[in-house]
Amino acid sequence: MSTHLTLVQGDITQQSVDAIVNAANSSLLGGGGVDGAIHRRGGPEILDACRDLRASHYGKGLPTGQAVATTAGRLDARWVIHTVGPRYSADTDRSDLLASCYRASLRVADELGARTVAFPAVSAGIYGWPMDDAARIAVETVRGTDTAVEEVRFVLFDERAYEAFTAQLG
Ligand code: AR6
Repeated sequence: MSTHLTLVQGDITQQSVDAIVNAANSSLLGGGGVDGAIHRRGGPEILDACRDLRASHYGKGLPTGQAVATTAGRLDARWVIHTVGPRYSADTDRSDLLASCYRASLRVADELGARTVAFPAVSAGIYGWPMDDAARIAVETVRGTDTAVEEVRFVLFDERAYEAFTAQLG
């Protein structure tokens, strides 16, 4: 069955979906941007679960390009899937790592049985990835991934990001 790709301009923490993807960092202990917003609105249960994951599996941190799930706390979702995007580099092509974030998150979603998954524009904020390229990689990768997820909803914070994703969905 094919996955339906949808776009929303808004705040990902307000979405009602099975899983919300977080653009985290490898510490899994929170940060700014969408990560900060998810922990703020989702409450301390998410951080507790992240600490447990660090203790049990990721003492050295979650590697870039990988994904792992926790409770979604008070968010209107069952799970948060934390993925670590690469920092943008003008010298080194890290596109494969960014694509890996989407593939790994969808793999985790499939393992959980999630049918609706919301993604932010991973790496396109604090990590500096140019929005048009981030949107291209996101859309191409999701389209090219075999998954049972029925809806992938890209939730773009501002108009610029929304337009970049709209252009890719064409
Ligand atoms: N809903 C949807 N999108 C959002 C929201 C929100 N509530 N808030 C921000 N964005 P960023 P990164 C957009 O910086 O580039 C954190 O400190 C934002 O406008 O959140 O992957 C982590 O802990 C941008 O388009 O993530 C890491 O250290 C997109 O989400 C680092 O930032 C991603 O921006 C990760 O940086």
